[in-house]
Amino acid sequence: MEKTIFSGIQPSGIITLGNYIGAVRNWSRISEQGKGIFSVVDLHAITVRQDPKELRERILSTLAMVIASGVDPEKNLIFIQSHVSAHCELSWILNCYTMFGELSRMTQFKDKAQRYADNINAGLFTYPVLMAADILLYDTDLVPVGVDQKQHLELARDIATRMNGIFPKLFKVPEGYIPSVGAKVMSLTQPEKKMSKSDPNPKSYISIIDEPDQIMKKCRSAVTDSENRIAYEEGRPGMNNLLTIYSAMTGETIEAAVARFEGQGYGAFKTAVAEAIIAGLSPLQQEYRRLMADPGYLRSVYTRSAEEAGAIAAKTLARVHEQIGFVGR
Ligand code: AQP
Repeated sequence: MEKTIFSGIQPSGIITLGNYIGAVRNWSRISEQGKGIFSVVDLHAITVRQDPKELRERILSTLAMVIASGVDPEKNLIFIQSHVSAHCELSWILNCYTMFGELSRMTQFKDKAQRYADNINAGLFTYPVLMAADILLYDTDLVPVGVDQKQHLELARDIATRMNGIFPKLFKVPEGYIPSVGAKVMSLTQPEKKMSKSDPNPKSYISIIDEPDQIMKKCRSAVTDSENRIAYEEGRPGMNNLLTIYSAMTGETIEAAVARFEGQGYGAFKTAVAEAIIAGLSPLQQEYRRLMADPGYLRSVYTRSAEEAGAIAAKTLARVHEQIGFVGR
């Protein structure tokens, strides 16, 4: 049986190297195993205030970046979340089967509530329920995500299992797919924190469309330590992060990379990390520019994908309505 793979990305900034290594580039890899359904999750993005003009542009550029990262739109669906209203409809139903205490334990909520203390809205709190709806609507088998989304994915599984206990076989319980290297790429300026596309300091992240000289500058100024020794060791988050990025971009193991740079200084190492990123992103950047010059094509991808995704989602929603006791239309 063909597997269904679902994942999403928020248009809350430009896709970073963290999003790319931890999630998006794996979308095309694992979609070889079945049908990929990928979404630019704009409904999630508005849990934080967005500028409308910028948001609209970013939704389209994020879609182009996903395609440029290797997800084939002929074989997979790549749609805009707000174009399939079943996401909100199922989300409401799941809200009624999710406990306040469960949502209060979500670390992303706690982090974001601290960061956006003047806007702790209900959407920020129920964000994981919408994410559960995204996944469960498609009877998803596999969800490729970075490690920061593991807790949300566990919650989606818990909600599905709980509802299956009341309404037999209502949902397929999904599995996560988390890469072995690069599941949590760290900030370049504060390596104890994860790299995030909405970080107000652009030096903290590399966006996948950064120019080569920007990538070089950001890598060369990345925070490391004063040991001046290249090794992957406990307590050296900056060094470990650069080795992880190097390994993820070249395919070389961390051990082999450590051996390659033995005896070299941080300057040479950081330059090599930057060169590996520049080389790895160059084809993607060319494809991205080509796609952005063709808005008609992007439109055809998201329109067709939303139609197909909407048809699958409508069937799941009808099954849920039927089992929980709603009257059919
Ligand atoms: N630093 C990271 N390393 C590895 N994977 C990461 N992901 C995010 N950051 C890293 C993975 O990227 C996918 C898309 O993420 P998202 O857009 O749904 O939201 P997020 O996890 O909150 O990512 P950001 O970049 O930190 O966005 P903002 O700044 O808006 O909150 C997910 O699979 C995620 O695991």
